[in-house]
Amino acid sequence: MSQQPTTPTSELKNDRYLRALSKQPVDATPVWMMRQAGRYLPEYKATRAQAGDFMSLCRNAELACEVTMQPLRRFDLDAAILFSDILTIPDAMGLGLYFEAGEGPKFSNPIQSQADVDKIGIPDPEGELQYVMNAVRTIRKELKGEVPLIGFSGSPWTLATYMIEGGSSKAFTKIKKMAFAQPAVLHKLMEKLADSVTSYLNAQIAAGAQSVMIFDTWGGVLSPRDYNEFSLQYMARIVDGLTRHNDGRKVPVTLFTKNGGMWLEDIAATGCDAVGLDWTINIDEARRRIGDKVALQGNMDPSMLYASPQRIEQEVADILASYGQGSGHVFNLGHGIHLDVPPENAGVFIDAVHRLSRPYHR
Ligand code: 1CP
Repeated sequence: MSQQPTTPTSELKNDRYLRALSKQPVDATPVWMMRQAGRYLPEYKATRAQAGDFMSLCRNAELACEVTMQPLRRFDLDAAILFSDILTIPDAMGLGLYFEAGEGPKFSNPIQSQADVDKIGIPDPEGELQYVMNAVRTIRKELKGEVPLIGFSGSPWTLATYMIEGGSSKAFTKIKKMAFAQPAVLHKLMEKLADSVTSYLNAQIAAGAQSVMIFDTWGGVLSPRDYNEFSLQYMARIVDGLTRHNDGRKVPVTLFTKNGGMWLEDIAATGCDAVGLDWTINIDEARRRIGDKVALQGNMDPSMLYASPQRIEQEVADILASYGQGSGHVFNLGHGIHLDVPPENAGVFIDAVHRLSRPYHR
């Protein structure tokens, strides 16, 4: 065989993260951080400068692998996450993604009409998006079975907000106008996005992702009825279509709706393995409401990383006590790490999770 086989998942040196997602016993609570690669790390800024711009960094498998590994060299993290972005799918659909200096993402061809929706195709994960799969394959090789690799995508609703608003938004008036004035057009777009996300995540799993996460960053701006109609039902459809076993092991799926605390039971009922929590709900309440149905991921306020080491440790202790005894908890921030957080504080956070969680696993 000329192709080097990747290390089988079963040979992972540290599988705490995968075990916790399946509620199997662990020695300590696993931890990783949303956006753990990024601008709070000086070495990330250097590699990004070398790549030229953000999308060139994502398209270069060696450099995307390098920035994925950077936080793992500094901190005792229990998982790696693919370095990429949720907006790769709309870009591959021809919307023309670009980043303006100091601003968020923008699209040169946003979706404005039924004709725009009709034009869109389902991207081929090993075609237009092959650079993402190449990054997954390169990272898996480089990880050498140390920790599992998380693949990810945006939810159809969250992707659609960027595609219709043309970039970041505060009030989401354009997409809500479409949702309420032309619901059939938006549903058509959602169907195409759900199919695209399913094949994109399955391709990431085939390329070596050992777990996948769906980021529904903007589902929380909807009313309960509209959340179900425009976001949750499409995430449920994706969960149904995902490869759930690969390489001799379960591939856990985590759904994260920011501001979704009201809907935990509904999210857990999709058939996912874990629900991601932001910091606006207490994890003991979430555990009580969901029972033992799924694992929980979260949920420290990312701004807590501005605090003193003592305060950070106290917060970690409080969240661990709130979750209580036993497995089923992946510690994380309730959203992405802020770009001006001192990296040492992230180290304090991660070490505190491991040190303070051991008594809960005896
Ligand atoms: O270097 C830079 O200037 C670019 C900043 C940046 C980074 C580091 C962007 C642009 N994306 C990323 C990487 C990224 N994005 C990861 C990497 C993996 C890791 O965690 O290490 C992930 C998982 C994402 C996912 C993502 N992108 C989400 C979902 C999670 C979330 O934060 O809510 C969203 C909404 C995006 C869109 C996006 N891409 C980039 C920015 C600045 C944004 C947010 C814009 C907005 O607030 O609307």
